[in-house]
Amino acid sequence: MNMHIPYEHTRVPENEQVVRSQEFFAELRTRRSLRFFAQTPIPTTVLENIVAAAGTAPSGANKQPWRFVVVTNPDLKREIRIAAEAEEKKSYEERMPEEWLADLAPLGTDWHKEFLEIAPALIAVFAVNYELIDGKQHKNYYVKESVGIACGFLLAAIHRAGLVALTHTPSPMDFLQRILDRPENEKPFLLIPVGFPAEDATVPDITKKPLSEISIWRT
Ligand code: IYR
Repeated sequence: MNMHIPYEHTRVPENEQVVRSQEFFAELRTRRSLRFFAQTPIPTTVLENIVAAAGTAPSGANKQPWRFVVVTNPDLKREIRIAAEAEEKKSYEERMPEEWLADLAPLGTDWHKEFLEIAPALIAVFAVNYELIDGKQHKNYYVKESVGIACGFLLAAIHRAGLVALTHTPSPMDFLQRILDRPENEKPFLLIPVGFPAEDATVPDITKKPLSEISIWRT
C-alpha cells in the first residue's frame, strides 16, 4: 500500500546554502568529547528536545529501533558507575591488547569513570533488535546503522544545546540492561553522559583528518 503525501520543501538560495553549510560545519567542528563535567543540572525540556531530535533519525523500514533511557537519579548513576568501573578495570588490566592501550594513550583514559556520577544526566542508548507484539517477535532492520545515525543526531543536538557529552562504551555493558530494567530485546549500544563542562575541563590534543583525506571525488 503506497501512502505517500506531498513533501514540503523551502528552497534555499545558493549563496545562503554556502553560508549555512559553512556555519553548520563550523559549529560541529567545535564539538569535543568531554570527560570532565560540572554537576549543574540540565533543564528537563532541553533533555526532552535532545532525545526527540535523535528520534527523527532515519531507520530501516522506519522501525525506529532505539530506546533512550535518561538517567538523572543519583543512586542509579552511582550503580552504573560501579558496574562500569568493574568491567573497565578488567578491560584495562587484563582484556585490552597492548596495541589498543597504546592507541588510547593520547586520550589519557583509564578505568576510573567518575563522570558517570558527576554528569547530571546519562543517556543510555539501547538498540531494539526485535519488537515483541502480542508475544510475537517482529524483526527490526539495519539496527546498528539506524541506532548509530540516531546517536549522531543526539550528539549534534547536545552540542547545539550548548552541552557536552562523551560517547562512552564500557565493555561488556549488559549491566545496563539489568540496572535499567530493560527487556531482553533491548541491547545496550552507547552510554552518553551529558552536561556542562567542568571549569577546569581539558581535552586531548587531537585533530580531525582534513577533507582531502576523508573524501574521494569522482567527477
Ligand atoms: N571503553 C573504554 C576504552 C576506550 C576505548 C576506545 I576505542 C576509546 O576511544 C576510548 C576508551 C573506556 O571507555 O575507557
